[in-house]
Amino acid sequence: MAGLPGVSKEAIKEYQDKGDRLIARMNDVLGERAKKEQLTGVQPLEILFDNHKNHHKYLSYALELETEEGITNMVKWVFDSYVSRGFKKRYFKIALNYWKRFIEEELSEHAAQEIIPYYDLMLDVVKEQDGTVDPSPVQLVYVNAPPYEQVKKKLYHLLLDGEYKKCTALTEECLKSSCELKAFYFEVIRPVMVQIGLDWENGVIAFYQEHLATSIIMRLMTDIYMKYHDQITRRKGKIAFLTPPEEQHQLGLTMLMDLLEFDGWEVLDLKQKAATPDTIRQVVEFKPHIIALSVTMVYHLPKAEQVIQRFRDNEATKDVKILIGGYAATVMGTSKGFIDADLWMDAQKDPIEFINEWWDQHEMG
Ligand code: B12
Repeated sequence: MAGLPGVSKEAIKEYQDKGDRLIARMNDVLGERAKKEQLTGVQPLEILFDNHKNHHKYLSYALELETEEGITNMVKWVFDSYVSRGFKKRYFKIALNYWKRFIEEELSEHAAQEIIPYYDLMLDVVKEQDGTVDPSPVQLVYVNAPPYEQVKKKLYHLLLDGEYKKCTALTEECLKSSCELKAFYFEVIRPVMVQIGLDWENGVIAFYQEHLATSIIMRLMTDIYMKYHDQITRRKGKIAFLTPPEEQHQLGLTMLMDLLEFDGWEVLDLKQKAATPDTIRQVVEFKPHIIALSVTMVYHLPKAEQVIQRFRDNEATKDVKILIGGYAATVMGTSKGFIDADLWMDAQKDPIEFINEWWDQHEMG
């Protein structure tokens, strides 16, 4: 932790153990106030209760592993995302102050003293956000960024309109003319999906549109894979890919697995399969050079840690390199060095190049 002192394991355990009590008190008080002061805008109270649960789940993890930057990013995201859905800005200040008060009342003095500075940090972030203007509607920052502006813009609108056939035609046209498959995935699909995520976060598009876009992209990628898969030649190493069991984000990982296969890697797809004895056996039989984990949600990192531990504890896999990547591990820039991985995906790098560089070094001994 850069500026703030670390929090002891005992204090975190107390915070976790008292979670139900803290959440119940938050729901009681904030539930009443929200009704009187319309703190949730048009949103039902369940969203507020969910937020209290998620807040506690995230902090239980973040107090141990997150950087201040990670916590700051997360608070900004929660603030923007809830305010754009109608939550009153002042809810966050009120809620954090109540968290502080209940922590002081429910936890030992020692534990509370260690944890409260993190709540002060979050309050500072919220106060700063309070002065900002409301999230603006559609800012196509990523979509407009070069290169491939026109294609990205077209794809963005076709996806939101659910135009699967037109998306296919656009993809074919693009791949035939100017664009390589990797560039199409990383420089067209990825920024468009990130934009769709931002627009959803800012309340500009509906949840169903994000779902629709994802399902079209997954189908597009399956079509592309089926079209080219007989050209695959295996000349590099083997990678087993896993996600924590509850991780639903699979699009980036699928993109990566397909591109690696086209690039000569042999890939074992074990996404969303927990590291059960069956999964471990499959990995052992596969004899991978790398076991890779993809984690998007920060609060799935502890599960990722458990998965890693299972492989570290197994005689047959204990020396296999563990690689971690995905939004939580890279974009949020958090937890590096805390989780016991050998390789961390660098956010600035192309993941295929990153993995190939490792392979080249491995081959050179
Ligand atoms: C599509 C999507 C979904 C879909 C996923 C469907 C699917 N089958 O994949 C659904 C609807 C299920 C979903 C659900 C949720 N989502 Co969502 N989702 C997205 C969205 C819009 C796109 C994700 C994506 O495909 N990105 C494009 C790919 C190409 O990028 P990528 O995943 O980062 O992968 C690249 C690299 O990271 C790397 N990589 C990935 N894995 C690995 C692994 C290794 C080893 C390596 C080396 C590299 C690597 O390679 C890829 C190519 O470069 C993002 C927005 C965003 N910024 O990404 C939000 C986003 C990730 N989701 C978000 C949220 C909040 C949620 C939900 C909590 C929403 C909710 N309230 O229900 C749930 C959580 C579900 C869960 N338990 O996992 C937030 C996360 C915010 C945060 N601060 O953590 C985001 C950022 C949206 C936002 N801006 O608010 N989501």
